[in-house]
Amino acid sequence: MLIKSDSQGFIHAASSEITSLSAYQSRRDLIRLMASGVAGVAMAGWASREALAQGWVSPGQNAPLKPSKTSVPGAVSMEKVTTYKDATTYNNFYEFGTDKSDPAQHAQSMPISPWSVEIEGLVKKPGRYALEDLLKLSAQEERIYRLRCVEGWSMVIPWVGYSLSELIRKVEPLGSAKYVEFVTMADPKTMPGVRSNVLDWPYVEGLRMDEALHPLTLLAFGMYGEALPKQNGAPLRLVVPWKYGFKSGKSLVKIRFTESQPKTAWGRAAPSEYGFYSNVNPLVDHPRWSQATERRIGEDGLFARKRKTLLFNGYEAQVGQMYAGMDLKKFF
Ligand SMILES: Nc1nc2c(c(=O)[nH]1)N[C@H]1C(S)=C(S)[C@@H](COP(=O)(O)O)O[C@H]1N2
Ligand SMILES: [Mo]
Repeated sequence: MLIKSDSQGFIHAASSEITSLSAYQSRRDLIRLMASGVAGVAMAGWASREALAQGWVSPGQNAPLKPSKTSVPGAVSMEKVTTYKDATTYNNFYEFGTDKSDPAQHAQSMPISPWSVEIEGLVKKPGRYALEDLLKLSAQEERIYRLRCVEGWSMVIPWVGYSLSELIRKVEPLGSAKYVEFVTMADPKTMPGVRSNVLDWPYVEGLRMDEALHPLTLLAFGMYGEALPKQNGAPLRLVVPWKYGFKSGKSLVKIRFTESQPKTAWGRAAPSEYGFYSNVNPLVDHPRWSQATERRIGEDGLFARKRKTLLFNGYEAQVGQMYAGMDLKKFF
Protein backbone atom coordinates (compact mmCIF):
# COMPACT_ATOMS: atom_id res chain seq x y z
CA MET A 1 0.00 0.00 0.00
CA LEU A 2 1.29 3.40 -0.99
CA ILE A 3 0.65 6.26 1.39
CA LYS A 4 1.37 9.95 1.02
CA SER A 5 0.25 13.02 2.86
CA ASP A 6 -1.04 16.18 1.16
CA SER A 7 -0.10 19.78 1.96
CA GLN A 8 -2.46 19.74 4.93
CA GLY A 9 -0.79 16.62 6.13
CA PHE A 10 -3.74 14.29 5.68
CA ILE A 11 -2.89 10.74 4.85
CA HIS A 12 -4.06 9.30 1.55
CA ALA A 13 -3.77 5.70 0.54
CA ALA A 14 -3.16 4.96 -3.09
CA SER A 15 -4.95 1.65 -2.87
CA SER A 16 -8.56 1.24 -1.81
CA GLU A 17 -7.59 -0.70 1.27
CA ILE A 18 -6.53 2.06 3.59
CA THR A 19 -6.19 0.42 6.94
CA SER A 20 -7.98 1.97 9.84
CA LEU A 21 -4.57 2.11 11.48
CA SER A 22 -3.18 5.23 9.84
CA ALA A 23 -6.41 7.04 10.52
CA TYR A 24 -6.62 5.98 14.10
CA GLN A 25 -2.97 6.61 14.92
CA SER A 26 -3.25 10.09 13.52
CA ARG A 27 -6.37 10.62 15.57
CA ARG A 28 -4.65 9.44 18.71
CA ASP A 29 -1.69 11.70 18.14
CA LEU A 30 -3.93 14.63 17.36
CA ILE A 31 -5.75 14.11 20.60
CA ARG A 32 -2.46 13.91 22.45
CA LEU A 33 -1.20 17.08 20.75
CA MET A 34 -4.40 18.95 21.48
CA ALA A 35 -4.06 18.03 25.10
CA SER A 36 -0.54 19.44 25.08
CA GLY A 37 -1.84 22.74 23.70
CA VAL A 38 -0.35 22.61 20.21
CA ALA A 39 -2.85 23.85 17.62
CA GLY A 40 -3.33 24.33 13.91
CA VAL A 41 -2.90 22.47 10.68
CA ALA A 42 0.75 21.72 11.42
CA MET A 43 -0.54 19.23 13.93
CA ALA A 44 -2.10 16.99 11.33
CA GLY A 45 1.06 17.11 9.28
CA TRP A 46 3.15 16.16 12.25
CA ALA A 47 0.83 13.33 13.18
CA SER A 48 0.79 11.71 9.77
CA ARG A 49 4.50 12.09 9.23
CA GLU A 50 5.13 10.68 12.65
CA ALA A 51 2.82 7.74 12.00
CA LEU A 52 4.79 6.90 8.87
CA ALA A 53 8.20 7.51 10.41
CA GLN A 54 7.43 5.38 13.41
CA GLY A 55 6.29 2.52 11.24
CA TRP A 56 2.83 2.66 12.78
CA VAL A 57 1.24 2.20 9.41
CA SER A 58 0.91 -1.48 8.75
CA PRO A 59 1.71 -2.95 5.37
CA GLY A 60 -1.89 -3.87 4.70
CA GLN A 61 -1.16 -7.52 4.06
CA ASN A 62 -3.91 -8.90 6.27
CA ALA A 63 -7.66 -8.46 5.95
CA PRO A 64 -8.81 -5.16 7.45
CA LEU A 65 -11.08 -5.35 10.49
CA LYS A 66 -13.42 -2.52 11.42
CA PRO A 67 -13.36 -2.20 15.17
CA SER A 68 -15.59 0.18 17.04
CA LYS A 69 -14.40 2.15 20.04
CA THR A 70 -13.93 0.07 23.12
CA SER A 71 -16.69 -0.05 25.69
CA VAL A 72 -14.55 -1.46 28.49
CA PRO A 73 -13.12 0.90 31.13
CA GLY A 74 -9.33 0.79 31.37
CA ALA A 75 -8.91 -0.93 28.00
CA VAL A 76 -7.11 1.93 26.26
CA SER A 77 -3.53 2.74 27.21
CA MET A 78 -2.40 6.29 26.43
CA GLU A 79 1.20 5.14 26.06
CA LYS A 80 2.96 5.20 22.73
CA VAL A 81 1.99 2.19 20.65
CA THR A 82 4.76 -0.28 19.76
CA THR A 83 5.63 -0.19 16.06
CA TYR A 84 3.92 -2.77 13.87
CA LYS A 85 7.34 -3.99 12.83
CA ASP A 86 8.48 -4.66 16.41
CA ALA A 87 5.16 -6.26 17.36
CA THR A 88 5.35 -8.66 14.41
CA THR A 89 9.05 -9.56 14.38
CA TYR A 90 9.87 -9.90 18.10
CA ASN A 91 7.62 -12.72 19.28
CA ASN A 92 7.26 -15.72 21.55
CA PHE A 93 5.52 -18.63 19.81
CA TYR A 94 7.54 -21.71 20.71
CA GLU A 95 5.66 -23.89 18.24
CA PHE A 96 7.80 -22.11 15.64
CA GLY A 97 11.08 -21.98 17.56
CA THR A 98 12.50 -20.29 20.63
CA ASP A 99 14.21 -17.30 19.02
CA LYS A 100 12.24 -14.06 18.94
CA SER A 101 12.65 -13.95 15.16
CA ASP A 102 11.50 -17.56 14.58
CA PRO A 103 7.71 -16.99 14.59
CA ALA A 104 7.80 -14.27 11.90
CA GLN A 105 9.99 -16.53 9.76
CA HIS A 106 8.34 -19.90 10.27
CA ALA A 107 4.69 -19.23 11.09
CA GLN A 108 3.74 -18.22 7.56
CA SER A 109 3.28 -21.87 6.53
CA MET A 110 0.63 -22.50 9.21
CA PRO A 111 -2.74 -23.08 7.50
CA ILE A 112 -5.49 -21.02 9.16
CA SER A 113 -8.44 -21.60 6.87
CA PRO A 114 -10.72 -23.38 7.56
CA TRP A 115 -10.46 -22.94 11.33
CA SER A 116 -12.78 -23.87 14.15
CA VAL A 117 -12.75 -23.94 17.93
CA GLU A 118 -14.04 -26.92 19.89
CA ILE A 119 -16.04 -25.99 23.00
CA GLU A 120 -16.23 -28.85 25.48
CA GLY A 121 -16.48 -29.91 29.10
CA LEU A 122 -18.94 -28.53 31.63
CA VAL A 123 -21.05 -26.47 29.25
CA LYS A 124 -24.66 -26.55 27.95
CA LYS A 125 -23.78 -25.85 24.31
CA PRO A 126 -20.64 -27.78 23.47
CA GLY A 127 -19.59 -28.21 19.85
CA ARG A 128 -17.35 -27.08 17.06
CA TYR A 129 -17.65 -23.36 16.32
CA ALA A 130 -16.46 -22.10 12.93
CA LEU A 131 -14.18 -19.06 12.92
CA GLU A 132 -16.65 -17.18 10.71
CA ASP A 133 -19.35 -17.59 13.35
CA LEU A 134 -17.01 -16.60 16.16
CA LEU A 135 -16.02 -13.46 14.25
CA LYS A 136 -19.69 -12.43 14.04
CA LEU A 137 -20.63 -13.33 17.58
CA SER A 138 -20.11 -9.82 18.94
CA ALA A 139 -18.95 -6.37 17.83
CA GLN A 140 -15.19 -6.10 17.38
CA GLU A 141 -13.57 -3.45 19.54
CA GLU A 142 -10.15 -1.89 19.56
CA ARG A 143 -8.24 -2.09 22.83
CA ILE A 144 -4.75 -0.76 23.38
CA TYR A 145 -3.22 -3.06 25.98
CA ARG A 146 0.21 -3.29 27.55
CA LEU A 147 1.60 -6.84 27.24
CA ARG A 148 4.29 -7.73 29.77
CA CYS A 149 6.36 -10.82 29.03
CA VAL A 150 7.65 -12.82 32.01
CA GLU A 151 11.13 -12.44 30.49
CA GLY A 152 11.15 -8.71 31.30
CA TRP A 153 10.08 -6.86 28.16
CA SER A 154 6.81 -5.21 27.27
CA MET A 155 4.89 -3.76 24.34
CA VAL A 156 1.75 -1.68 23.79
CA ILE A 157 -0.48 -3.21 21.14
CA PRO A 158 -3.81 -2.11 19.64
CA TRP A 159 -5.75 -5.39 19.59
CA VAL A 160 -9.06 -6.01 17.87
CA GLY A 161 -11.60 -8.42 19.32
CA TYR A 162 -14.29 -8.71 21.96
CA SER A 163 -14.47 -9.83 25.56
CA LEU A 164 -14.17 -13.59 25.95
CA SER A 165 -17.19 -13.30 28.25
CA GLU A 166 -19.37 -12.77 25.16
CA LEU A 167 -18.51 -16.25 23.94
CA ILE A 168 -18.68 -17.83 27.39
CA ARG A 169 -22.20 -16.51 27.95
CA LYS A 170 -23.31 -17.82 24.54
CA VAL A 171 -22.19 -21.39 25.28
CA GLU A 172 -23.60 -21.40 28.85
CA PRO A 173 -21.15 -23.08 31.21
CA LEU A 174 -22.66 -25.25 33.97
CA GLY A 175 -22.57 -24.10 37.57
CA SER A 176 -19.92 -26.73 38.27
CA ALA A 177 -17.48 -25.10 35.82
CA LYS A 178 -14.84 -23.28 37.90
CA TYR A 179 -12.02 -22.91 35.36
CA VAL A 180 -11.53 -22.49 31.63
CA GLU A 181 -8.78 -24.36 29.81
CA PHE A 182 -7.36 -23.13 26.51
CA VAL A 183 -5.66 -25.50 24.08
CA THR A 184 -3.77 -24.15 21.07
CA MET A 185 -2.81 -25.59 17.69
CA ALA A 186 -0.05 -28.23 17.69
CA ASP A 187 0.74 -29.60 14.25
CA PRO A 188 4.17 -31.20 13.93
CA LYS A 189 3.90 -31.02 10.13
CA THR A 190 3.71 -27.23 9.97
CA MET A 191 5.19 -26.23 13.34
CA PRO A 192 8.90 -27.05 13.67
CA GLY A 193 8.91 -26.35 17.43
CA VAL A 194 6.27 -29.04 18.01
CA ARG A 195 8.77 -31.59 16.69
CA SER A 196 11.10 -30.60 19.55
CA ASN A 197 10.58 -31.36 23.23
CA VAL A 198 11.05 -27.79 24.49
CA LEU A 199 7.48 -28.06 25.88
CA ASP A 200 4.95 -30.87 26.26
CA TRP A 201 2.58 -30.06 23.37
CA PRO A 202 -0.07 -28.84 22.88
CA TYR A 203 0.42 -25.50 24.63
CA VAL A 204 -2.26 -25.36 27.32
CA GLU A 205 -3.28 -22.39 29.43
CA GLY A 206 -6.07 -21.68 31.86
CA LEU A 207 -7.99 -19.04 33.80
CA ARG A 208 -10.27 -19.10 36.80
CA MET A 209 -13.89 -18.53 35.69
CA ASP A 210 -14.05 -14.98 37.08
CA GLU A 211 -10.82 -14.11 35.25
CA ALA A 212 -12.15 -15.59 32.02
CA LEU A 213 -15.36 -13.57 32.43
CA HIS A 214 -13.55 -10.33 33.26
CA PRO A 215 -14.36 -7.72 30.57
CA LEU A 216 -10.64 -7.01 29.98
CA THR A 217 -9.98 -10.62 28.93
CA LEU A 218 -9.97 -10.30 25.18
CA LEU A 219 -10.63 -12.84 22.47
CA ALA A 220 -8.51 -11.19 19.79
CA PHE A 221 -8.91 -11.65 16.04
CA GLY A 222 -6.75 -8.74 14.96
CA MET A 223 -4.24 -6.03 15.76
CA TYR A 224 -3.43 -2.62 14.23
CA GLY A 225 -6.82 -2.66 12.47
CA GLU A 226 -6.13 -5.89 10.60
CA ALA A 227 -6.54 -9.64 11.02
CA LEU A 228 -3.84 -11.13 13.27
CA PRO A 229 -0.55 -11.97 11.59
CA LYS A 230 0.24 -15.66 12.02
CA GLN A 231 3.20 -15.01 14.31
CA ASN A 232 0.89 -13.16 16.69
CA GLY A 233 -1.56 -16.04 16.98
CA ALA A 234 -3.84 -16.07 13.92
CA PRO A 235 -6.69 -16.56 13.51
CA LEU A 236 -7.65 -16.03 17.16
CA ARG A 237 -5.89 -15.79 20.50
CA LEU A 238 -6.40 -14.69 24.04
CA VAL A 239 -5.03 -11.47 25.52
CA VAL A 240 -5.07 -11.23 29.32
CA PRO A 241 -3.38 -7.88 29.91
CA TRP A 242 -2.77 -8.09 33.67
CA LYS A 243 -0.96 -11.43 33.45
CA TYR A 244 2.43 -12.39 32.05
CA GLY A 245 2.33 -12.86 28.29
CA PHE A 246 2.46 -16.65 28.33
CA LYS A 247 -1.10 -16.78 29.75
CA SER A 248 -2.30 -15.34 26.41
CA GLY A 249 -2.50 -18.47 24.26
CA LYS A 250 -2.15 -18.09 20.50
CA SER A 251 -4.00 -19.89 17.71
CA LEU A 252 -6.72 -21.38 19.93
CA VAL A 253 -8.37 -24.65 18.90
CA LYS A 254 -10.16 -25.73 22.07
CA ILE A 255 -11.87 -24.13 25.05
CA ARG A 256 -12.79 -26.53 27.84
CA PHE A 257 -14.82 -25.79 30.97
CA THR A 258 -13.53 -27.71 33.98
CA GLU A 259 -14.11 -28.17 37.68
CA SER A 260 -10.42 -28.45 38.61
CA GLN A 261 -7.54 -26.11 37.85
CA PRO A 262 -6.10 -26.83 34.39
CA LYS A 263 -2.54 -28.14 34.13
CA THR A 264 -0.79 -25.54 32.00
CA ALA A 265 2.13 -26.26 29.67
CA TRP A 266 4.54 -23.95 31.51
CA GLY A 267 3.26 -25.09 34.90
CA ARG A 268 4.04 -28.70 34.02
CA ALA A 269 7.44 -27.81 32.55
CA ALA A 270 8.65 -25.72 35.53
CA PRO A 271 6.11 -25.62 38.39
CA SER A 272 8.33 -23.54 40.70
CA GLU A 273 8.79 -20.87 38.01
CA TYR A 274 5.38 -20.48 36.36
CA GLY A 275 2.37 -20.46 38.65
CA PHE A 276 -1.23 -20.79 37.54
CA TYR A 277 -2.06 -17.16 38.28
CA SER A 278 1.04 -15.46 36.87
CA ASN A 279 -0.34 -12.01 37.57
CA VAL A 280 2.19 -9.32 36.72
CA ASN A 281 3.68 -8.36 40.08
CA PRO A 282 6.89 -6.37 40.65
CA LEU A 283 7.05 -7.68 44.25
CA VAL A 284 7.03 -11.37 43.34
CA ASP A 285 10.25 -12.31 41.61
CA HIS A 286 10.75 -15.14 39.19
CA PRO A 287 13.07 -17.59 41.01
CA ARG A 288 15.84 -16.74 38.54
CA TRP A 289 15.31 -13.00 38.02
CA SER A 290 13.60 -9.87 39.37
CA GLN A 291 10.23 -8.77 38.00
CA ALA A 292 10.56 -5.19 39.32
CA THR A 293 11.39 -3.52 36.01
CA GLU A 294 10.83 -4.02 32.31
CA ARG A 295 12.25 -2.96 28.99
CA ARG A 296 9.72 -1.45 26.58
CA ILE A 297 10.41 -2.80 23.12
CA GLY A 298 11.38 0.12 20.88
CA GLU A 299 12.99 2.04 23.74
CA ASP A 300 16.20 0.09 23.84
CA GLY A 301 18.62 2.83 22.85
CA LEU A 302 21.84 3.57 24.69
CA PHE A 303 20.13 5.91 27.17
CA ALA A 304 16.85 4.04 27.47
CA ARG A 305 15.77 3.74 31.03
CA LYS A 306 14.09 0.66 32.39
CA ARG A 307 10.46 1.10 33.35
CA LYS A 308 9.07 0.12 36.70
CA THR A 309 6.73 -2.81 36.36
CA LEU A 310 3.27 -2.07 37.78
CA LEU A 311 1.14 -4.37 39.94
CA PHE A 312 -1.26 -6.27 37.65
CA ASN A 313 0.56 -4.55 34.78
CA GLY A 314 -1.22 -1.29 35.64
CA TYR A 315 -4.73 -2.82 35.61
CA GLU A 316 -5.07 -3.01 39.40
CA ALA A 317 -8.15 -0.76 39.52
CA GLN A 318 -9.93 -3.11 37.15
CA VAL A 319 -8.81 -6.53 38.39
CA GLY A 320 -7.42 -6.15 41.93
CA GLN A 321 -10.74 -7.06 43.56
CA MET A 322 -10.57 -10.60 42.14
CA TYR A 323 -7.49 -11.28 44.30
CA ALA A 324 -8.56 -9.53 47.51
CA GLY A 325 -7.26 -11.45 50.52
CA MET A 326 -5.14 -13.81 48.42
CA ASP A 327 -1.46 -14.30 49.25
CA LEU A 328 0.01 -13.34 45.88
CA LYS A 329 3.41 -14.81 46.79
CA LYS A 330 1.81 -18.19 47.43
CA PHE A 331 -0.57 -17.99 44.49
CA PHE A 332 2.02 -16.68 42.05
N1 LIG B 1 0.53 -21.15 21.56
C1 LIG B 1 1.38 -20.29 22.12
N2 LIG B 1 0.90 -19.14 22.65
C2 LIG B 1 1.75 -18.26 23.22
C3 LIG B 1 3.14 -18.54 23.31
C4 LIG B 1 3.61 -19.76 22.76
O1 LIG B 1 4.82 -20.08 22.79
N3 LIG B 1 2.70 -20.60 22.17
N4 LIG B 1 3.98 -17.62 23.92
C5 LIG B 1 3.36 -16.71 24.90
C6 LIG B 1 4.28 -15.67 25.37
S1 LIG B 1 5.55 -16.18 26.38
C7 LIG B 1 4.08 -14.34 25.09
S2 LIG B 1 5.07 -13.13 25.81
C8 LIG B 1 3.03 -13.91 24.12
C9 LIG B 1 3.66 -13.06 23.02
O2 LIG B 1 2.69 -12.53 22.16
P1 LIG B 1 3.17 -11.65 20.91
O3 LIG B 1 4.25 -12.38 20.21
O4 LIG B 1 1.94 -11.47 20.05
O5 LIG B 1 3.66 -10.34 21.46
O6 LIG B 1 2.37 -15.01 23.52
C10 LIG B 1 2.07 -16.08 24.38
N5 LIG B 1 1.25 -17.08 23.71
MO1 LIG C 1 6.19 -14.26 27.55
